[in-house]
Amino acid sequence: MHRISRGFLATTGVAALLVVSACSGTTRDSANSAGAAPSNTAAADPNAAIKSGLKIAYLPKQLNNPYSDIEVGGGKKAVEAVKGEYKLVGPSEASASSQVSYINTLVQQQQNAIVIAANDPNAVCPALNQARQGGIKVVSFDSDTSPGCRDLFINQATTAGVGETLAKMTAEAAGGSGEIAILSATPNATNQNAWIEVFKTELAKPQYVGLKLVTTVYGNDDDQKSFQETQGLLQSYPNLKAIVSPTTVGIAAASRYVSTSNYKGKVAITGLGTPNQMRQFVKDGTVKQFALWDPAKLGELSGYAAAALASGQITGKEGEKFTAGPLGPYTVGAKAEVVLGPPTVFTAGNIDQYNF
Ligand code: RAM
Repeated sequence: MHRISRGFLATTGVAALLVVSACSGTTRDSANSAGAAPSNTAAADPNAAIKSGLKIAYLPKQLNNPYSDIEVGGGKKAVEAVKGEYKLVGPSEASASSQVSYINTLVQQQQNAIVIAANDPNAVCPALNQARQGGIKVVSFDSDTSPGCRDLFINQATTAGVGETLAKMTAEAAGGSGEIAILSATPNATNQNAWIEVFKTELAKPQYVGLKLVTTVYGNDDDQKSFQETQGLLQSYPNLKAIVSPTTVGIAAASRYVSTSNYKGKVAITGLGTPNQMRQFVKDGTVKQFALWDPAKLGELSGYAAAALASGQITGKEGEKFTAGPLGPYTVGAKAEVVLGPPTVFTAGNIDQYNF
């Protein structure tokens, strides 16, 4: 289930660990990577300022997605480490308004914090703001809400870094030129839409002049729909060179379709996927490279952030510091954003070092 420890950051040479451009949100503290002690947290127990018994609820985009399972696994670990009460609720599909009723129930249950990956940046806002008025801290992770309705956003990697990585991998998959298409998650997903925006900006750069984006289709993070959308793309665009899917559900479904079709070897697939779901498609040559972060660490960091907020240790102001247990110290960046770290690119050369 979990990643091989330290492999995530320790394989720079092998894994072509990407240098992510600096942007508004903060990254993990440099003191952390340099191995220095966090400045003002000299106490023996870094969770000392964290209240115990906090009720922290996770609300991912949907429950039946292996990615979400890994994420919330990390969340549970963090909540247990701070002696809190962990709860997991969520819809079975990732539609825009599917999370509202769950938020309302969490408010009634007087949770101390809600950790949410938003299916739509705005649809969840009235319910979340009601939660906040009642004293519940709101942390978005993976897919942000509108900034006005959460206290903190835990971003898996900088948005620019993910978009740039996708463009680079797609260009390589297409062999530098030709028609490409995007298979995304839901049309409203904040995270995919933000990455696609950067991706399109990247395509305007001279090095990508040979690439032509023909369309974007949506598999709604549903395996069957993603599979069918892939089939439709290949039929509608016979000259397609590559499909980029910035969703773990989409890339797995597209790879499955292509791997057993006549398109194998003609149309390349890349995007964001989990190593365990993608291993067979890397081994059979359908996929040369794809990227991701460690979803367990994203869930874990979010849990520590929620506990720090609910304990009054931080408020979401730029520059505030907190310690995320074994992940080390983090600082709140601009727009109340905290960034987990750079994504990793997986290839045949390194995929067997990862197990999540
Ligand atoms: C899917 C979800 C999730 C996204 C990953 C990459 O599992 O859409 O939000 O971060 O893909």
